[in-house]
Amino acid sequence: VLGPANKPTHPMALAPVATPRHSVDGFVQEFLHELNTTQGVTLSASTINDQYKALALTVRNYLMARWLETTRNSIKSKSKAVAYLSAEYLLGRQLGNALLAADLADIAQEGLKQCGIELWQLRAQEVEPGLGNGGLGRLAACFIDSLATMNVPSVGYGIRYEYGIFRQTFVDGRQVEQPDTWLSLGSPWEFPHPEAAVTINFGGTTEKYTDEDGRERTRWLPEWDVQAIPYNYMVPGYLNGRVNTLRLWSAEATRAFDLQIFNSGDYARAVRAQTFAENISKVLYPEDSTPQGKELRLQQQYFFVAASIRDFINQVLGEDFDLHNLSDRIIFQLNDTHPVIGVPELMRVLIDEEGFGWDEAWEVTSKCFAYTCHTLLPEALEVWPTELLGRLLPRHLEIIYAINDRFLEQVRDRFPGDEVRVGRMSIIAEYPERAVRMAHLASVAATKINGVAELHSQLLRDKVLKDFADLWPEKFTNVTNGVTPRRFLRMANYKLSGLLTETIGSGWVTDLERLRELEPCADDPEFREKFREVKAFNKRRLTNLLRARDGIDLPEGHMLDVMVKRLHEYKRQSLKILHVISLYEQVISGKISADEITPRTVVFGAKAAPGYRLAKDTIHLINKVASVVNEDKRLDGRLKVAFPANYNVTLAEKLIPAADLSEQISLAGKEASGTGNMKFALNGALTIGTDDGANVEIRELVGDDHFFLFGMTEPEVEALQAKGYHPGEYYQNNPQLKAAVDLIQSGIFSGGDRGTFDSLTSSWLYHDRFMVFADFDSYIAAQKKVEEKYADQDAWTRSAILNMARTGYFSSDRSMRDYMTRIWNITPDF
Ligand code: CBF
Repeated sequence: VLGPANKPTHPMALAPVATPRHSVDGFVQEFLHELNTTQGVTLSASTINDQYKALALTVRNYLMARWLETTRNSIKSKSKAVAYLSAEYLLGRQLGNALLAADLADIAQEGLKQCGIELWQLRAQEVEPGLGNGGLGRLAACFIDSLATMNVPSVGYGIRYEYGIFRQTFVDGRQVEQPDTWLSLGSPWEFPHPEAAVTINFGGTTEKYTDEDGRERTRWLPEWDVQAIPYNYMVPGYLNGRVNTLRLWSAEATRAFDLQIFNSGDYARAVRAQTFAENISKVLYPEDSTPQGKELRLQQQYFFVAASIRDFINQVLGEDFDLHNLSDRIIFQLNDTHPVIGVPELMRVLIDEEGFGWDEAWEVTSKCFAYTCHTLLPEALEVWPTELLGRLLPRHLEIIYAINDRFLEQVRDRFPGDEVRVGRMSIIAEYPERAVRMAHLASVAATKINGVAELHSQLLRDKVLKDFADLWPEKFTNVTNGVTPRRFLRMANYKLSGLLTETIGSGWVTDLERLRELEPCADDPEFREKFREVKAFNKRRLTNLLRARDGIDLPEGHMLDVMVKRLHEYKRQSLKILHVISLYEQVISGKISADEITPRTVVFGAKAAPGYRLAKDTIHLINKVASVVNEDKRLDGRLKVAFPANYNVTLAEKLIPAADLSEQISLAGKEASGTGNMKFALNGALTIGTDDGANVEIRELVGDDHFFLFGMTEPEVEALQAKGYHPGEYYQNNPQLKAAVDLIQSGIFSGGDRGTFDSLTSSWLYHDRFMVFADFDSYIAAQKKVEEKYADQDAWTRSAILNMARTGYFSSDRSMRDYMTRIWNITPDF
């Protein structure tokens, strides 16, 4: 039971805690203190896990005063803030980033050395919180880093999944999923606040009633509820004294709910009820870009959004705030459609709880949300059957219908007689079942709608959300994605960082466009040599890691050709493996000799959604090809395939800096943006890519001579589709492609069984939804150009340096600036 809050009277009540001394001695003292008092061990008796935790707590202590100060100021200040609502945050390890932000890396290294401990060993102890699937979740993590670094008043809201993205293992080449138990050793980075729990309701019915003023009102009579417990995480800005907050919600059973059942004497049912409630934040859904309409997923979405809205209103604004002015203080940024249920939730709060009239409530709500769309795939646009939504959130469904009625009136006014358009635009779909189209709801409510790369935003306007763009052209804008230079350059590639800082100073870490100053270095042989040494160092580092982590041996002196991203048909890992198979086939059939092949290791990293059959078959094929190709002496060791399991942020940080070639080969018009493409270019890899997503902007910036473009453009894809696409014709007419596909069907990769990969080969031959066969020739031709360029190492390095120097635009700091000016209308705090 919580008593009334104390009123602190001590003169120190508002003073921040003292920060430990920023020196090796100060650090050692703090570290030993944490080891003794929190872990309860002496240095000599401590395990690596004790040491890791004590180190994490020590670093936290250094950031603490800044965090308290930032929080205090943000409550005091009356400036407008951003609440970033995202169901996913793919954070990566926290320790390295926190050390960097607190400027402690060198001090910690030295201090630990004095204690007989290697910093890298403790860093390796950390289990990364994999609370996201891929690009969208990692983007959210980059954005909160930039918001903190740029002094923007902001808070990230999301879900503290007990199990993050599954741990991938391979059994006989097939993906097997294991639970991700990231919390099993405890997480030193989180601050639970059970006392600040928020109750979230579900189910039940609604009823009409007349209030004391004689007004007709509606109220929700929910059937069950759960507690949302906030867990706070520090989001430190880079060397700027600011630490923002990420607040993730965890579900717990409410006591009232339990008691009722306990009192009925059914203990087992009470325990089951508890588990039921706590399931809400149990596990991250492992689908990337293909959501399944699972009830638990809708529960998750409402759970975190309702808790976040309530939290912001109660905790940040306080009881006396006039909610008519809500949009002066907050903008809720909807990271895709997952948090869109927040729209009817805010309407419900304003109307049912605060007594607003409909128009007043809509006036406020329609200024408080902005929507980022992250996809072009129709199957990725979430819809919720009204039966399900109405059962779980009956009041919200009523509100959605009411929003829709008013919206469709507007459409009819503007386009009289165009009922086909009305049907297309309705928030409610009628076929194949009655369902709420969340992207439409978001588009109706949002002040601004943005895509995540120029081409993507254009395609949203021209195709996916065309009707909405016709109605409200002014709502649409673009913000091209970005990545944080702190994690993906400064931290991941510290050797290159050293070289950059030595050459142009350290300003690039927070002003990435300054990399432009390196352009002249591309023509400096000495710089090129240093750049090559860095790449060689990163390759050795990767080799050591993969040997220890996966038992994989990377050969020396190979071009490192890397394709890492979620496994999805549209991303076309199948095109990459067909290239490998084709090279192999040409050698074993004597069409070319092994020494005509550029020594190359192709590295894949990819997780498939557990229920995505074709994606899992592709993983199986890649692994089987790897085991045959890697062993075949006829290749003279010049072609290797490596597929380390469980690709995650931690592995990305080692792989990307080592890569020579970045594979960004999605079918044009399908990848919204991509962010891996940016990370590779910034780390000096050259891209082979289609005109898709942010590849388009990368190529424009780095120049055609430093990018290997191939494949159809989006209009060409459309034209081919319209004409009728017959993959079988490409197979019949292209001997190289035919030979590669036939080799798979010969059973050579499946111990003689010709049928193992039938599902894959038939899907290519008879459907090939993402036109792998149509782009095959052009891809092979582009790979020839890659080989030619790689043969001239000076030319290659020159291009690599120019890639790095010209892609500073892709800093997530720039993305945040664009959001601030184009969408949020917010200025940073100073
Ligand atoms: O915008 C961030 C990323 O989001 C996705 O990963 C997504 O989940 N929809 C897209 O597939 C990427 O293109 C995009 O970069």
